[in-house]
Amino acid sequence: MTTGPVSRTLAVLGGKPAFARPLHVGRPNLPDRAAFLRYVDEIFDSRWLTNMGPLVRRFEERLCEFLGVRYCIPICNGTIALELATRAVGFRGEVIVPSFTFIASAHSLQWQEMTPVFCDIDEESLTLDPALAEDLITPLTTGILPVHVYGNPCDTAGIESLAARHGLKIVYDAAHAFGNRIGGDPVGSFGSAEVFSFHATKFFNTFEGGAISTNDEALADKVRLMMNFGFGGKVKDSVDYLGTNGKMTEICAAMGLAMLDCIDDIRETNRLNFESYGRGLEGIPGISLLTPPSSLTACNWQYVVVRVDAAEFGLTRDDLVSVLEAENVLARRYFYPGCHRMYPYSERRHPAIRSLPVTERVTSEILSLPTGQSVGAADVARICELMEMAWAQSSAVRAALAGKEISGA
Ligand code: T4K
Repeated sequence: MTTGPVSRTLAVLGGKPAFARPLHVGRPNLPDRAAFLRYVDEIFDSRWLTNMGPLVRRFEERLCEFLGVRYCIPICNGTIALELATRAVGFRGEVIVPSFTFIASAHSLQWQEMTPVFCDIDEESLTLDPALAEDLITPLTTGILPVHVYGNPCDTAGIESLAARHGLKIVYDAAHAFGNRIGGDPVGSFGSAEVFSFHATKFFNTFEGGAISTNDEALADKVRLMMNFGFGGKVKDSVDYLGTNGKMTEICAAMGLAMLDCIDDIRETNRLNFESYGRGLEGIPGISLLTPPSSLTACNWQYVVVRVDAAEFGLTRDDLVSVLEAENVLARRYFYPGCHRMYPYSERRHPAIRSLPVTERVTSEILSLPTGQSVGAADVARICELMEMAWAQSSAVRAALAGKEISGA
């Protein structure tokens, strides 16, 4: 993957890029090809492609077993799963959500004409701060949608106590946290429901996909109704509810089953990459690697995220993005600039707009680095070396970048 011995000149200063081909954040992890194809053979043999087919049903059973929850309903993607879960628990009016998340968390509410009310985050965990959320509660508030961002555990105890005091429901956006455990309990078992994304770029993928996990039977029944156009199934052709189409296909379930067969290997690959980053980045002034807290008793290690202290590093986070992009390392600024600065929430008249100082600071400092199966220890070492060179040559880099803008993240 690399172009050979370390180039002593950074590409941004005129040297040759360190990597011949782009190194992405979010390159999919893949299962064993033969294992996947055996599941595909079953689809061809059964001629059953979608609508709660045998593989989706088996996938659901395996998900429940893996997570230790009563229900984990496969859905066509994480965004629709968020829409279904928040609607099924009865959210309406205003819902408190962090701005420091992927836009789908907020859009899943706004799409249903609920108002996402953005709450600032805790500086350490980068997740919704329940103490600040309390001030945002109004008579219109019906729920909280906290996000285990980068798989970091939310303050579940604080959020649950807040919700109980105000009679609010909680749905967690657990898109990043599949396979994680908080204080011994699986992510998937908190709140009224938790929502996973199984998008291609996630730790665990089904091409596109997602799931709603819950221990509440009535809620699970409601989700099943809503995800299948409202067909209840008890009386032929009768529609019992306003529904949509949230079904997962058999091919996606095939991917999910094959991925579950190798999930421990993927976790281990990520863990080793994380350790390599830890060693390689140690001691670079102004670069701190976000480390999972001790309350996370199992971790998917999918997110390698650094914070860049521009004063100490000598370059801003965006300068570092430019340095790395020139080397073919496509680091990403997830989740810049924060939902509150994106359409439609950034519109002056939008009721969600408010001051979020921690979110503002964090979104200007964070950077996600490539990991997963397609990244090896040598790649990680090279990326760390490039970051160290950027620090050591920061004045020359600043001069070279003056006036240039980054291509976007
Ligand atoms: N909640 C949270 C907290 C989320 O992070 C997400 C999704 C959701 C909810 C919604 O779940 P889904 O409805 O998506 O299931 C990506 C993903 O599309 C999105 O799923 C994810 N979060 C978000 C954080 O990242 P983009 O627009 O940044 O993706 P894109 O196309 O730039 O791809 C990222 C990188 O991955 C690229 O550099 C190339 C690489 N890649 C991507 C794909 C799809 C590949 O190498 N192969 C591929 O097949 O949103």
